[in-house]
Amino acid sequence: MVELALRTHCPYCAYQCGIRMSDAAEAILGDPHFPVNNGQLCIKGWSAGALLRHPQRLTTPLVRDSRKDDFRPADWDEALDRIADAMRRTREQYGPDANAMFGSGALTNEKVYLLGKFARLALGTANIDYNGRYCMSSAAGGNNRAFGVDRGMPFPVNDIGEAELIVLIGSNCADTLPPIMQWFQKQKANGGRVIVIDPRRTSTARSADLHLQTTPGTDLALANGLLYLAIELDLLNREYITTRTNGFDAVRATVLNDHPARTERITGVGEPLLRQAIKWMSAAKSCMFLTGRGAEQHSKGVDTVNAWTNLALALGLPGKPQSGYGTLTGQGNGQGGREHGQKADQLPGYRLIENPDHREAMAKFWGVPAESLPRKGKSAYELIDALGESPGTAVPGLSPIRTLFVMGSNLVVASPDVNRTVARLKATDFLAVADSFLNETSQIADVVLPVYQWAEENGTMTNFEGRVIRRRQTALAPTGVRGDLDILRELADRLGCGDKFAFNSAREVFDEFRRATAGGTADYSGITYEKIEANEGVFWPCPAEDHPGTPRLFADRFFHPDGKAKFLPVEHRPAGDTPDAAFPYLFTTGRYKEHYNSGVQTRQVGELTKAKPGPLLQVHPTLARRHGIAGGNLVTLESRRGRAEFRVDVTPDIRPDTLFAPFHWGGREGANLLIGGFLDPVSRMPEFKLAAVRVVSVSKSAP
Ligand SMILES: Nc1nc2c(c(=O)[nH]1)N[C@H]1C(S)=C(S)[C@@H](COP(=O)(O)OP(=O)(O)OC[C@H]3O[C@@H](n4cnc5c(=O)[nH]c(N)nc54)[C@H](O)[C@@H]3O)O[C@H]1N2
Ligand SMILES: Nc1nc2c(c(=O)[nH]1)N[C@H]1C(S)=C(S)[C@@H](COP(=O)(O)OP(=O)(O)OC[C@H]3O[C@@H](n4cnc5c(=O)[nH]c(N)nc54)[C@H](O)[C@@H]3O)O[C@H]1N2
Ligand code: SF4
Ligand SMILES: [Mo]
Repeated sequence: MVELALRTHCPYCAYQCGIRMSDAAEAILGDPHFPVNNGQLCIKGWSAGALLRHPQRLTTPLVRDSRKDDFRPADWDEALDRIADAMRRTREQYGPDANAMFGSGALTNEKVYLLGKFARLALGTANIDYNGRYCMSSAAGGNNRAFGVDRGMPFPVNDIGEAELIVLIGSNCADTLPPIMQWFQKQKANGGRVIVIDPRRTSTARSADLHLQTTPGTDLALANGLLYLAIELDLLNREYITTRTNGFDAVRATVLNDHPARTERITGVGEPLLRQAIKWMSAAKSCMFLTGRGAEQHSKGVDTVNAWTNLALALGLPGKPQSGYGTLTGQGNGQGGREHGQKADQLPGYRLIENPDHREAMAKFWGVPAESLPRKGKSAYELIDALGESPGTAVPGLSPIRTLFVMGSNLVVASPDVNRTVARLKATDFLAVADSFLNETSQIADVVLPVYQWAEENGTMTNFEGRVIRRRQTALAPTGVRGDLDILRELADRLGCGDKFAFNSAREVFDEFRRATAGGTADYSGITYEKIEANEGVFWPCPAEDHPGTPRLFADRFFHPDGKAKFLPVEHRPAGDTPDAAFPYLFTTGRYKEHYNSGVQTRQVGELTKAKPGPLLQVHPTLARRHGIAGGNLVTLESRRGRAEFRVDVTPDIRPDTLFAPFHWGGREGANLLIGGFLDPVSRMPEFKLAAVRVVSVSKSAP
């Protein structure tokens, strides 16, 4: 008999609200005892029960004999045999790196750990990456460079309520982490202020004390311009700079160019507002900078993060109570998902696969020779680009990737340059997808495996604060469905590596996984189910069972070997895709409160599709007048890569040079048809927040 719990966490975002399920999972309520959401939920959370009993839910494996055929139901053995055979054939013909795995920030820590172990041990491939590359990689890169560690928020969320000033840079958290607003309300009640930096007047910007409506792609220039003023006005914390940091002089030399006139020209923010912002920042007793994807999803995302960490360090904020730099993580397990080895350059515990000591430690733990571990593989978009024959891009002499297994991502909607992504996926010899629903990616697959959903499984997740919590089984899965962990065990068995994957429960994987992290930066070795239960989660690092966990980092030292934080000289540079006479406008992307990511889950929920049936392109009245566009018209946009079609919302809430659409839909409304594959040189993050576009046609037809 499976014992069902009543409390678990929401399936969607990194806020990981505590929820309570009524009997038979008929209704979902906010859990008043989980101190992060305190009983609050957003519309996605309380409607999530609809996913569990959904008629579109996959309950049997699907296979097809050729890509011209339709799917047919198959039993599990046939489906798993097909995948294992394809992986074996690929390895024999093209070598181990021709197999690839693609994971997700939606997966539990146990799945992430096992997926990485599967790629390195069962397949021996270097090529494993995941959708968090599209999400947190620039923040991670910047955090690691500045602080020597990457925990998105170095403080618990309730610190927001006590901070005097909060600066939100490219985050629309009122829509993307709605229950976080309770802490902003508390902060306001305490007399605090908020600055929002966003090209759109979002619901978050509306609630702020100051909104800087910047040109997209200019957050780096803005931070440098503010640092210039901090130097000019003598607002630096010199003692902190001397005792707790390295490298300020080089940064000072770089920002000497960033005088207010230049900053205004690049960012669109005038000198009086710049002066007001820096004065608020330096006068506040406590001040937090929090970035979101708006600042990070650029081909200069990492440098942008470091422009803000530079400013934070110059003002002496990191480590000071209720102060510092943080990033608001996105996916349900976007934090744990970036720590334990599904990233191309990484091993469990935030170890690095190119570091000889780290390789040695994990090889010993797994009982394999260190030389047998693959090296660093390709990042998400580069991995897609290497699928099948890829004329003009494949490195001569290197085999392309022939077989791909996707667990927890809808690549076709989520990746840049959709036309290219689809062509590459179709060029594989074999594509397998594990998911609970069919989506735009699995439609192209050879085998689709139906998996348990959130409420039907156990595991651990690490929320946006770095708090490790338990996903508890609160519902029974339909018959015919199996878990992601089972799938990896079955495949490893078929590939002759079963002895390293002989797990019978998520808890058994957890027990190996936490031991595997011992000694790593993200050390979970002291975290147990019992401690999580007793404390509503445990913050990493937690290196021993009698260690209480670490809610706040940096009070005494940073994680670089000398304990100091690093300033990094960074300069504004143009985006990969820049406007010109032919493509005059900036197109940027983001989210609706009612839909989640590529929409596979939320487009199944009636309440959500009723509230937001499709994407709307935000167009400023001035731009609309120029092109004769009226609200409700259908507009075709074109970038240097493709065309997309949107219904229009004419609104003064966006800059006149910028257009915005959410990316939750596929087909002709796919925002990523327009986005290019320009990558950040450090994080390999695509430039999701920018494309140069033109208006091709306007159809007057009413919706
Ligand atoms: N409702 C909902 N919530 C979600 C998700 C969801 O899909 N739906 N997804 C989750 C995930 S995975 C993530 S990563 C987070 C994302 O959370 P956010 O980062 O808050 O979300 P976005 O809407 O992608 O981007 C935020 C804002 O960036 C602005 N922006 C665009 N370009 C720029 C720029 O160049 N500079 C600046 N400063 N701002 C810019 C956009 O106008 C947008 O309002 O949300 C999580 N929560
Ligand atoms: N233009 C543009 N593009 C973007 C972004 C943007 O802001 N603009 N944001 C980027 C960001 S931040 C992100 S995070 C990505 C997200 O985009 P995707 O990678 O597509 O992620 P999701 O849409 O969340 O979900 C993917 C699939 O995982 C399945 N799934 C959920 N949980 C599990 C599980 O436990 N196991 C298995 N096997 N499957 C599961 C869901 O059913 C769904 O089909 O999109 C990126 N793409
Ligand atoms: S989607 Fe995020 S904010 Fe909304 S209920 Fe779920 S965890 Fe909470
Ligand atoms: Mo994300």
